[in-house]
Amino acid sequence: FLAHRHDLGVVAVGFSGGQPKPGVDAAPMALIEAGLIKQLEEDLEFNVAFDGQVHSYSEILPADDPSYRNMKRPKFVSAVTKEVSEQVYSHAKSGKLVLTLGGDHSIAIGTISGTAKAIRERLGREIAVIWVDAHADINTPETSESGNIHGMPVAFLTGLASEEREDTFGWLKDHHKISTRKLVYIGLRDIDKGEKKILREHGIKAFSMHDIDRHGIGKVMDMALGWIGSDTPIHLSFDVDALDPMWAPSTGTPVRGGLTLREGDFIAECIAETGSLVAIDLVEVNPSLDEHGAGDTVRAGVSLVRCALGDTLL
Ligand code: B3U
Ligand code: MN
Ligand code: MN
Repeated sequence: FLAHRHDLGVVAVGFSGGQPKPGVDAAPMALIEAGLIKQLEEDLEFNVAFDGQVHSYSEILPADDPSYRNMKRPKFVSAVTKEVSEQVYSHAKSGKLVLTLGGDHSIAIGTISGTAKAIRERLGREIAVIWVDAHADINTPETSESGNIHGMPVAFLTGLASEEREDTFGWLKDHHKISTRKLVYIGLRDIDKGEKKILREHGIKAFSMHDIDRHGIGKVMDMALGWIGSDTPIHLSFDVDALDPMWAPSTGTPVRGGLTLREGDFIAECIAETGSLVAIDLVEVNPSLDEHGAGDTVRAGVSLVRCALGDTLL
């Protein structure tokens, strides 16, 4: 179903409003300056459609944006993700693979809703989502202890959380949403109490670091892709904090005991091998959180994207 396998739409989202630390908005420029887009064109031979801008969405910054149902900056995050959803949708609708460079993980409300809608319209299919992260990001506004919306995107995308107000994610309609049955987590190791309950009650497929230690990453990928089933369009949402801070220290909420660089690349390579990838997000790189420079984290991000887009396949 990837009719235009070598057409790639790129969306650069310089947004940090889903969490409190500034700097994650600078990641798209850091990744581009490290040569990511150039490499995708020259080494991987993609036809890249990119408007050449890192969007900051400052023109839609609401004048007044008080917390609502415990969510911080609800209107701004809602407006930005709605815009991102339309940007991703228009690339995916025309058959392009879509790469979104974040930004914090709240932007996945936009990317995944855009992909889900486009693939429904273009192929009549539901997408599967592979969420690679130290965190489950499935808090509802009520279960969240932080109020940070980057900890909630999966709840809104699956309909576990919803809100009628149009300016606070009410724009998310059924055609934007995904099924909890077609969601798979990899790399989890820092899950809130309320999130554990949600994962259990909905039987959501999750491979924690414990599962990776027990089975090895090869077997875990077989199981993860087996759960999704072959020939299902896949959206990969990769939070760089899934990697161990040894490899990716420049991120807002590092958690020790994570994936090695090779395990991260291997996950991306296995997804590339399926030939079913329709969209990828790379999020939570924060170049300003750098004890020794953000170079390692940026290079890890570039490598993950290259692998997901088929770099190391023979
Ligand atoms: N689960 C916590 C922490 C967190 C989620 N995502 C990140 N951190 N990066 C929360 O705030 O919901
Ligand atoms: Mn995340
Ligand atoms: Mn995370």
